Amino acid sequence: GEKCRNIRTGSSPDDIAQAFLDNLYYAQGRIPVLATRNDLYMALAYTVRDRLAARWVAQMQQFRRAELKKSIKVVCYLSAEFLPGPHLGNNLLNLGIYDETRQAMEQLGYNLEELIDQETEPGLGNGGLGRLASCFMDSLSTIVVPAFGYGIRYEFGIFDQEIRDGWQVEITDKWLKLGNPWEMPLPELCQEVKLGGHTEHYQDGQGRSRVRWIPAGVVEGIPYDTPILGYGGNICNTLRLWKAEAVESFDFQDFNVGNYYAAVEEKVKSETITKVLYPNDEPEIGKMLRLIQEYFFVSCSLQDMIRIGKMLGNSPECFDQRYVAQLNDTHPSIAVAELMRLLVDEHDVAWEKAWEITQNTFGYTNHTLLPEALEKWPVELFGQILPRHLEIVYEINRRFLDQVRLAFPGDEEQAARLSLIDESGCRYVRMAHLACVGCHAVNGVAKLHSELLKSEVLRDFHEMFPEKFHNVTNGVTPRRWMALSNPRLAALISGVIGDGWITQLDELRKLEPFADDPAFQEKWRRVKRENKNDLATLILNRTGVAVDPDSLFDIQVKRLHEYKRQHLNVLHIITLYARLKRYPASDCVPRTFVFGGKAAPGYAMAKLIIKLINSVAGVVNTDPDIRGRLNVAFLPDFNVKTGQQVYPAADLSEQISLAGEEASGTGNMKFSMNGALTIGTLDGANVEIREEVGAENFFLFGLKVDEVEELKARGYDPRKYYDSNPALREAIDLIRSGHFSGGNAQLFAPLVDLLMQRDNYMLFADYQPYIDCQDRVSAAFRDQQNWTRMSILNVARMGKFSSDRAVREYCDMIWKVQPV
Ligand code: 26M
Repeated sequence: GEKCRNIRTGSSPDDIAQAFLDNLYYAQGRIPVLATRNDLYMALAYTVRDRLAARWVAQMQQFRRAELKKSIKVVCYLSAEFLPGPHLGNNLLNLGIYDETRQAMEQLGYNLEELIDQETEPGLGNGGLGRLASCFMDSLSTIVVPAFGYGIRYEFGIFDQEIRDGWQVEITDKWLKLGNPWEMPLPELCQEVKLGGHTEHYQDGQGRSRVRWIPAGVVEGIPYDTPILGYGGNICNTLRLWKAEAVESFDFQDFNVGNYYAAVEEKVKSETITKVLYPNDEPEIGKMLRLIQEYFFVSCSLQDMIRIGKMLGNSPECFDQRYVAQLNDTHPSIAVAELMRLLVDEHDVAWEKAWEITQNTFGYTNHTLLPEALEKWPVELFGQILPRHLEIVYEINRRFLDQVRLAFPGDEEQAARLSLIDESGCRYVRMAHLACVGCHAVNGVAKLHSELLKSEVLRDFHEMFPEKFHNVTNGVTPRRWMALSNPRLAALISGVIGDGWITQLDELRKLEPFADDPAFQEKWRRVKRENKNDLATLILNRTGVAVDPDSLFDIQVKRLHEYKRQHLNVLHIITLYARLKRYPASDCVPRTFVFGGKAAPGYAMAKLIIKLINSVAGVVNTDPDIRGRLNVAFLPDFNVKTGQQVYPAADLSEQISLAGEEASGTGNMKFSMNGALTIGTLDGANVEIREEVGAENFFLFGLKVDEVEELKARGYDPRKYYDSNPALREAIDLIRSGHFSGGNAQLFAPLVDLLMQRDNYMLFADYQPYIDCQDRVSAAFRDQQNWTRMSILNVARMGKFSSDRAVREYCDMIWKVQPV
């Protein structure tokens, strides 16, 4: 009775210790003396999972009751990527049993942090977009909005990065190898997904014309559920990821019944669909498997939503009253055509009604302005895999273009620009256009980005449907990115203003009066110093580079991309190096430069930039003239877990993309809410961060968006800057001469040539303003009191950038749902 219940749900250290030993014995088949570190981790994970179960089940019950009363709308977040990060620590935090669990482990002679560190994170995303999806899931649960996250259970997530001889090497990510205690397979809830083949048009019994899709094959989707508990345990939502498997009884004509080997081959082919995450943060046109992945998870998810509705007695006609679905970029945008197909072909709903339901259901979030990153599929390939959807896209387009021609009579160019089909050369289906037409709302992810969407990338759609356009500036969850990852700072803050900030981040404002308090400043500095100490240890262990925790920690961690300009940061390092070589006795502020980030495996220039960083590190770190005053480290395999160790230790956050390129950025927020000051351009959410923290607490430099456009129009000539700026020339010449590559003058030639000739990201134009701004940073760092004051004010004013605020805005403006 009582004892039994405590084993599964009790939260005292004794209950937890007992439950842990039970799970070690019954789930892992081990006793302490025989247990590996992973056995111990698994036993603890099961212990925590048990404590989630009650809340998870209660959640489903509550859904059912509310659904039956037709009193709620459920949010479905459709995303090809989720990056949840390690679950154990976060669940302990959200359950409120972190300290009790630490004590329980101590009683048994184990170290909780070591067990938490044992977890391999699910790397089911590339970067910002996937991580945003997971921050939103955390916030949805915390602010009590019933929601599903729908996505793909990739068997191999984003590759693990190793650095060999300064180059990136990709290793397959076997994240499931040691088991995943957080997921629950639900094979009974499988869905069938059709692929390929052709369509047949026929008349039904009532003489209505109907369409039947005769696929070439069918695969099955099996859902794997992971609980997502809100902070304080309010509610527990579900992350439902689909794995592809072969259909058990497969009896299509072209299937060779009884041929065992063919059946096995079919199984292998089916499972390929969810085998691996595409490691690019830009689409490649024409990758058939990618289109199949997108369609696969969308079809499974929409069918699942209809199934749940049906189970609760809802007809497909009230789909839009029960659900709202957000498309995380265009990756799931085939959902517009798929919902139409399900309603019209499979549930006999009239086209007009189905279209109304579809538009009401979907919202579309755009995450990029880079025109080359807008997804489009060759019409032929699209039709091969999704013959019925191509017909539906054509029909949507026909009706839409009629509307366009009414609005802009005689303007055929406008019609061609808006068309869902790009006919300017090879024919393509434009997925962003499908999303804009099929959704009731379109939004960008920061104010500047949303403005640029309206005036540039989606200008014609904005002209046509101005009321559809919104901005929802991104945010990040303060649970993972402050409370969990920076416990020292969290304790210091809660000690003076209480812990309400964890769910009401605006309360951080209460720190402002302490910004000038010398005693508080001293504690603030001590926290930062200890965090830097921890990171210094990590850097030493991972890279062998010994760094000085008293130096200024200047950090840039994010995917490698030319537009993010990691190489501009490198030019600054080389400039400081050259100064110290010329005047070895000069008095400089010692700095530690930390980089981290993965390059897409096929992106040669990004990989060369990694090599450059490591080459510069090799020279600078060992030069006796530098005497440790400059240190450079490239932390391999940057991911959520590493991020949690990096952001708390930063003094300076590098957000130096060319203005107009970074949609929002979210790392910028994580740094700032952990007390780093930002050096940045007026790009993405930097604009709003600066607005919030105050211009005097932000190091701004560089061209503005309009200046970039003007300079492009005038003709950007890198040579002019090179010829007239001796410091820039010296930095470039050092690279070109082979100074950092053992005399090999060829190694970095492609990079130098690019910068000198046709650099789209205008490094040289921003070089001197960046160097000058960095000199202001160093000067400011010498005044530790004022630096600390600025750091405190940064944290105090970051309330806006909680993902709770972002999700509330989606609820009000786009989803029209109210937190329960
Ligand atoms: C698409 C098709 C095929 C293969 C891959 C893709 C693809 C995958 C991820 C394309 C883009 C992807 O991600 C883009 C991304 O992460 N964008 C970032 O989104 C963040 C959250 O809104 C923003 O903060 C960043 O500024 C933005 O770059």
